[in-house]
Amino acid sequence: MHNPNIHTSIIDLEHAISHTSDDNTITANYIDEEFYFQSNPKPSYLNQLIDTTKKFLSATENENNKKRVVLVTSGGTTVPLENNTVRFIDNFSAGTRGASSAEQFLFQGYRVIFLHREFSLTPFNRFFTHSTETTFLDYFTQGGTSINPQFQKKIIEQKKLYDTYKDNLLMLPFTTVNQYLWSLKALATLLNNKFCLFYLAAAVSDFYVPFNRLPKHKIQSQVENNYNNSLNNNSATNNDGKLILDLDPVPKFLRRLVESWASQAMIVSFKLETDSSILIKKAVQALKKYNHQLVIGNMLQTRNKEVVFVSENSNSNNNDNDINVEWIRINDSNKEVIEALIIPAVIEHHTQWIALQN
Ligand code: PAZ
Repeated sequence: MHNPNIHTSIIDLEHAISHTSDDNTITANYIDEEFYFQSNPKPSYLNQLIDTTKKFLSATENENNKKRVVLVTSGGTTVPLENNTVRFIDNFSAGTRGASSAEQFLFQGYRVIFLHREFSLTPFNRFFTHSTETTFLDYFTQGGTSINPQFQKKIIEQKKLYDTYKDNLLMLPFTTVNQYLWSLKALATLLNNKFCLFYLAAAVSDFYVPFNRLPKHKIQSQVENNYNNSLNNNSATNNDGKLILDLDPVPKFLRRLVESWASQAMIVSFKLETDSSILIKKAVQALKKYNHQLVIGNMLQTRNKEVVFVSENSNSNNNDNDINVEWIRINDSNKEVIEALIIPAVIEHHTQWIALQN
């Protein structure tokens, strides 16, 4: 196993107490991708994450260096509302898509870097860790001396798979959107070649509170409102006791990823919508705007049953007729997870794309 002992869901003490910048005049328009990294501090463990990844890549590289690697991002990012974080904004993602996809990539011979929300679902373990019916100790018999026969078959099956593939799996955690972005940027530069695939299934927040506007301490409720104001906080309760949040848009990192950080790699992004009438339009827009290889669209309500692949025809002249739209669906009689259909199709795109690179 290559996994680093990195803990992302605790406060990073290096940054927790004080701010390094007091510039409150920055507007959303002014914030571009590079400025983001100048004004939001890098996680203290980032070098450890980079070193571990380098070791993983070199340990599993074969002689001709042609083994494929996929970076799977998975789960939701948090947006802290305070520097010493008590409250944060979160999203729904459990990490099912990412964890299940990572398994399928492993089955197909890829090395997998699994950049995931700490404590979300992970490959092979996911069947046991987040059950609503079974708690951890239920997996053992009375007295705890052996595995409960009820679960034995499934545990043995998944344990065998885990042991077979774990050396090709690197698990790297994140919790906040800032940790995610710094990690993505750092990993991208290590994975900038055509045998690398980016499979961006994480649900990344579109909004955040910039570091220089984060309240240092826990936001106080109405009673202590003067305290909030005296600290010149970005977000504070008003006289009606309402909490007013002022969030900036997260810069669009996909452009940077495609254009510079990993311009030699293949990029697959996901587009999530809740209104089916705009899903394909938005996926096509994303494909054209960021100029990458594949967008996988999915609806919140049906994401485990169907997805749509949106890609450009290789002989494209950049008009709408040159866009391929292909649905992948599982039906009720199909016992497989949808990722067992998605990943071979993604790999086919990767193979074709590699062949087109010089
Ligand atoms: O983690 P999960 O299986 O519950 O959900 C997966 C998903 C819907 C987050 C993923 O398939 C996806 O669409 N990710 C990108 C979301 C976005 O548009 O930011």
